[in-house]
Amino acid sequence: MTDKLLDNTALLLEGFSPVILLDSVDSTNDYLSQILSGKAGDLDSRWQELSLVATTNQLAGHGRLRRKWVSPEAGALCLSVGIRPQLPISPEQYHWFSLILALAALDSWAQWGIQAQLKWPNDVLVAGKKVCGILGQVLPVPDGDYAAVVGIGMNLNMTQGQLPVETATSALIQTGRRVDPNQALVSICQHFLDRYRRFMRLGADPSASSAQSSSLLQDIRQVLVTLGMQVSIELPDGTVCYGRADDISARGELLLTDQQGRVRSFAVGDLVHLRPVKS
Ligand code: BT5
Repeated sequence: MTDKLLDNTALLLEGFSPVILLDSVDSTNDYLSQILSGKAGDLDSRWQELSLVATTNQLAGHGRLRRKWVSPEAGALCLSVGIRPQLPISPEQYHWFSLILALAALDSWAQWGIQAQLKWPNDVLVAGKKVCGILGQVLPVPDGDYAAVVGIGMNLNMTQGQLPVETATSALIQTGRRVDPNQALVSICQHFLDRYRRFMRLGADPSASSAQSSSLLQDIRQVLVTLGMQVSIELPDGTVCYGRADDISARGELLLTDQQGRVRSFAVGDLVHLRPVKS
């Protein structure tokens, strides 16, 4: 098994163009954002609806609020998908792409025999610890429209000593087995493509379902471990709110019921799971 991404892997990634596999890069999200926003020049015809940049050696990855994302070489896979939807959709609808990527990650972990869960807004947890972090960005693009870049860092083969924080874990630690980053890349991209196409076929409506498939919201509710938890949310201005997480709205907001029974909705924030609510 190799720790590096192989050129041949690009051939298996149908539905993405271009596929850019890099030995190392500062940040796959920044790399794609630079290109899709037109700052690196006009896009040529290779740039289709979905594009992809991936590496196993990301040097300066970041999360929300420019927090550091740590991915030691040979221990992690980092990738970003660029999305230029063919359908005209509103900027709010772009936020669902991060959750589609999160669900695709869960599909991949399930293939490796690991049951992962989602923590709102978009962390992937195994046994209560973080195995993937996801960062979605919406960018204005030169033709007056928007593009999205959604990136994920996956802790594949990180050893205990390589974990940056005690709230992290990896596939290797959970199973004792290494995951080939090439297989991981193909797997998550295929699951993403399936879910993305299904979502777009349903008009990018997270509540819409079809005879063949459940809605995106139904899929999210099934794996969102946050629901039913007593939580605290720290907002970007530092305010902290407490409550019971009851649902996710059709706009992707988390709905919390506070001690007075008031329901409040949150679109962003840092969430801590305090404890399950006793029934
Ligand atoms: C995230 O941010 O969790 C989103 C991370 C997104 C990383 C991907 S990698 C590909 C693409 N390119 C980028 O530059 N970014 C994306 P946030 O919710 O802000 O969480 C950041 C926090 O997670 C840090 O402050 C640490 O506490 C913790 N952390 C850092 N590295 C970690 C890791 N490898 N595993 C688990 N936790 C980590």
